[in-house]
Amino acid sequence: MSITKLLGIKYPIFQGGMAQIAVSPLVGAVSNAGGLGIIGSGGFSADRLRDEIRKAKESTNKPFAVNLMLMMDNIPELIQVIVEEGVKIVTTGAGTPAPYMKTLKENGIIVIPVVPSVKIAKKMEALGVDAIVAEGTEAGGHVGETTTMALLPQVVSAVSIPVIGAGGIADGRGVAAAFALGAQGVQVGTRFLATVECPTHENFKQAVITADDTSTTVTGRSLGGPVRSIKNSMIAEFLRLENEKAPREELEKLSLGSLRRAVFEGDTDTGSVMAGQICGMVNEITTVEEMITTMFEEAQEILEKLGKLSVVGA
Ligand code: FMN
Repeated sequence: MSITKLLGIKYPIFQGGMAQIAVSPLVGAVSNAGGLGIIGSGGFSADRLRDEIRKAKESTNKPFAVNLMLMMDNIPELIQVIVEEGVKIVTTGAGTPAPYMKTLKENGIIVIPVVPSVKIAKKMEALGVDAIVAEGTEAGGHVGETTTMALLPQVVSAVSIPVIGAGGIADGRGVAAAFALGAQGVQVGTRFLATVECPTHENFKQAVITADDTSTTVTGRSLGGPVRSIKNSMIAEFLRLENEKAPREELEKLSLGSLRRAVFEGDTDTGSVMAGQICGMVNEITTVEEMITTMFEEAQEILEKLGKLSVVGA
């Protein structure tokens, strides 16, 4: 079954479940526009998640999902809320959903983990998940080491469930490329940061819009949790400390609350402005609907043009 049929959506696009950011009104706007809105539950209490699910239900009658960051210590409580509120799609990151698969599947929930490698993709398929998001290192936020271009076709060849490509996709060309590599859909994060409905501080949006292709870097490799964000003074200091092999506590102190600072207070200098390498191509703020419809019109046109193209010399 195609991913659009499985999930009941028009356009095969997931709005990445970005912690602190992927909430109302972004989630409802994406689902109303025909994509899959995903609530980012990273850092949420069970009550906050229930509140966000109810807000999403008020803003759309289309399907939406919840993203679980599995390193959080309240996952069983969050899953209970998901079940009670009747959410039918869950994406997962930062760990294995194995301990929760029985509960999720017994409650008819579609499970879609985000994976950075073929090895993990195969493990997830064996667990009985419904589809996989293969996310390349170009992406914003927590990342693996393999690029989307290399990862996506390898994951597609390794599993027989639908694969969604993520990392570095921000226009119709990216969507068409993901389909060429065998994906059935795309997950997008960075491009959604520059939408009217994205509830981040204006400074965060401006930082994304003014960034270029070399503006991001990865921190946290020494801690075992690499994160991609736009370079600023906090990131420079973090990298300096990592180079000096500073103690973990010192690094954690520097990054504590940094995403909140950027997202809510608009502190793009000492806050963590997570964004992907494609931010250099994100140059204007549009509505979610305009973004999604333009992206897929463009993708369709490109695929039709490519259909007539001969790649072998005359
Ligand atoms: N992915 C998750 O699974 N959980 C998260 O909490 C999460 N937080 C993110 C926060 C930001 C600001 C960004 C930019 C991405 C985040 N991601 C998270 C990754 C996105 O869901 C998505 O896979 C990624 O952004 C796709 O790549 P792109 O940024 O190149 O579009």
